[in-house]
Amino acid sequence: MKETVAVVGLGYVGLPLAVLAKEKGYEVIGLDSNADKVAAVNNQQAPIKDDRLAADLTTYPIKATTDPAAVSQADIIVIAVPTPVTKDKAPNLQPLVSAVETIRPHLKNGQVVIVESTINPGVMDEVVLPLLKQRADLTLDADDAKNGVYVLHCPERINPGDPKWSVRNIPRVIGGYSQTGLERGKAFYERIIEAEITPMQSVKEAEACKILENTFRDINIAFINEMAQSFAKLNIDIMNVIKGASTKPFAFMPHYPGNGVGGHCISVDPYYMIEKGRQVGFNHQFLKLARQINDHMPEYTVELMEEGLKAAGLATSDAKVALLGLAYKKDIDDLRESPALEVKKLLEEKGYKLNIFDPYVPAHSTVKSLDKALAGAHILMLATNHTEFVKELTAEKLKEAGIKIVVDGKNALDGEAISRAGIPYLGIGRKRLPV
Ligand code: SAJ
Repeated sequence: MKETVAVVGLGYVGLPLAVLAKEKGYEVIGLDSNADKVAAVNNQQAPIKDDRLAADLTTYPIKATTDPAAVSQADIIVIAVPTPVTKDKAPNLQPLVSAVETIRPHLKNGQVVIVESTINPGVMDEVVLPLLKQRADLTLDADDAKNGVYVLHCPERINPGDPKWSVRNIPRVIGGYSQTGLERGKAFYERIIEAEITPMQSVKEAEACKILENTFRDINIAFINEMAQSFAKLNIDIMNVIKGASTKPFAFMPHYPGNGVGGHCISVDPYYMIEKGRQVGFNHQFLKLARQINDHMPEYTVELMEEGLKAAGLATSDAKVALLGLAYKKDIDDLRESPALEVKKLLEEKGYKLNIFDPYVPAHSTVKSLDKALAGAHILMLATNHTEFVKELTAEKLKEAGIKIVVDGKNALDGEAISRAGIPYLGIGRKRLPV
């Protein structure tokens, strides 16, 4: 008899998982509070820009609904809702809390409930379990119940836009409260994912894995952002130095400087650990400093541009900026915590006129093409390294368009060629090239 999987939250994480479970032979129900998203999925349309997902949705169509009662038919329920931060960077567990509260009346003993959302150590024990226990007739394996609800945490590992790593081949870690629960959860993932599923010794360890992975990335990016600013003062090109350091075959892992760190993972997850640390009397000074350094990069980038304008003797008042890119990373449409939005805000506050173009974000673009963005602009501000931009923005094209200065927020363009064409090129941590 086919097992049924209910996926709660049909976003970047839940939808690819739901489609994969369908492909691997499960009956699948998608549950989302957003009726438009549910309608799109029921019409086999991907509500997020992801060509592969769009194709899979037509090949493996899933039923979606806004009705939480649907989870009562499921054997396995996966919760994949956002865990963002508030505007003052405090963890916001509300989407997770409301997802658990919404499905709670429809849960049955014997089901497996797996939380995939990224959370700090302690959230399962201190938030999710107490919510489930409010239904007196539910017994939990966390309370050594036999044949109760089996509760697990399997942190998502999605890398939006990555052609190589997807939900079907990324290894996972999983933590549970009982051997039976762990076995059932592990069997589910082993059936749908062609990669190692590693059981952790506790749910807390599984929560801690994801936090460690993503804070590791944030501090390493902050490290290289700091080195970029220091090397720039010494007129040393950090990209050459990273290349040189990468010839060391061990104990060095390259990260790259840029105009900031965006996305719903790396720029957010550290705040969950910082807050948990505070609650237990530990001050995460290193994680906080890394966040400060990364959050300063949009300002650093705009300062770099203004220094360049001064050096080139260009008046700032009537300077028009072609702001290219709004998404937080290349070739996707996601704006969450995007440094490009911070750069845009800073430029607008300083009174610059902007031609804004992101081919993945037409709704927030002010012009409809790259050429229109360059038309009449004096400054090129590359804020997202979309493949299309890197390909099209040759030195010749910039010269033709009359661009007077290039600020490359992702060190993605050919600075040498641009300088040779007589246009000052300013990258993040790049040496000043003679024009
Ligand atoms: N960034 C840098 N320098 C770098 C790498 C990234 O400035 O060397 C910036 C990017 O421009 C972007 C932000 O950091 O604004 C985040 O980039 P990201 O490549 O980490 O992309 P994300 O946010 O999609 O991170 C996902 C995460 N996956 C999960 O959380 C499961 C993250 O853990 C992965 O490490 C990351 O993909 C990845 O490796 O690409």
